[in-house]
Amino acid sequence: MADDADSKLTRAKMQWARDGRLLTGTHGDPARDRLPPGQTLTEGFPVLDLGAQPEVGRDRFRLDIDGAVRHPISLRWDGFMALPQTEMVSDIHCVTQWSRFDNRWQGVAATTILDEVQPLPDAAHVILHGYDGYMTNIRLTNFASSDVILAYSWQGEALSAEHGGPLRLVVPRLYLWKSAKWLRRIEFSVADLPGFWERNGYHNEADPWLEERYDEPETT
Ligand SMILES: Nc1nc2c(c(=O)[nH]1)N[C@H]1C(S)=C(S)[C@@H](COP(=O)(O)O)O[C@H]1N2
Ligand SMILES: [Mo]
Repeated sequence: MADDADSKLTRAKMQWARDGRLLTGTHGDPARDRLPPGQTLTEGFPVLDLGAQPEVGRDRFRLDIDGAVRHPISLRWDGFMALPQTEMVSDIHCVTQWSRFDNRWQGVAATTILDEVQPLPDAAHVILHGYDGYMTNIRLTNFASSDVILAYSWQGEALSAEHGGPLRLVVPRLYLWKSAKWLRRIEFSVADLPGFWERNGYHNEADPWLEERYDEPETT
């Protein structure tokens, strides 16, 4: 389970949250600053997770979309691919300070998922669950952003297993820990439900331009 994650990097990242590491104490403006404060551009695509990368073949793939919705669905790979498809290019920003511009994703827009399941009027949060037991939470308003995609392809190639293949979420405007890999379940919820990193010192909202890295940053 994700909660037992005990890799050296995972422990180091928990310590960074306690220390308020990497904070610049400045704010950026997404309209003006393509690179959020404290970030460095990279051309590579580092791999970060809790250390247990699940093997999820397209044959055993299932995606449950449920909770506070009018029409819960459970999709196999073919059913997912039968949804309207799209392509998007976006920048990604990891809390460990790297950003990568111009990532080309193919998949299904989050707005298409909303059309399918129709969240109930009081649904306000979306809880993402990975095959590895990982969990993270975002607001429904952020999930509904037109740049959010359930992606199975990156730069024209099938998304690799280490980056969350067969299917991951991509939420470009929030730090990348909100972009759940090996997507297994999308749970709509009336109440918020903090995920793994949110319970381990990381910020609940995770806006890179506001430098929302940690829960209670010690900037002074
Ligand atoms: N299922 C799952 N998704 C996950 C994680 C994880 O451990 N499990 N780690 C998160 C974190 S902390 C980061 S920074 C990004 C890293 O994505 P990448 O390995 O494709 O760079 O995935 C996020 N999504
Ligand atoms: Mo991360």
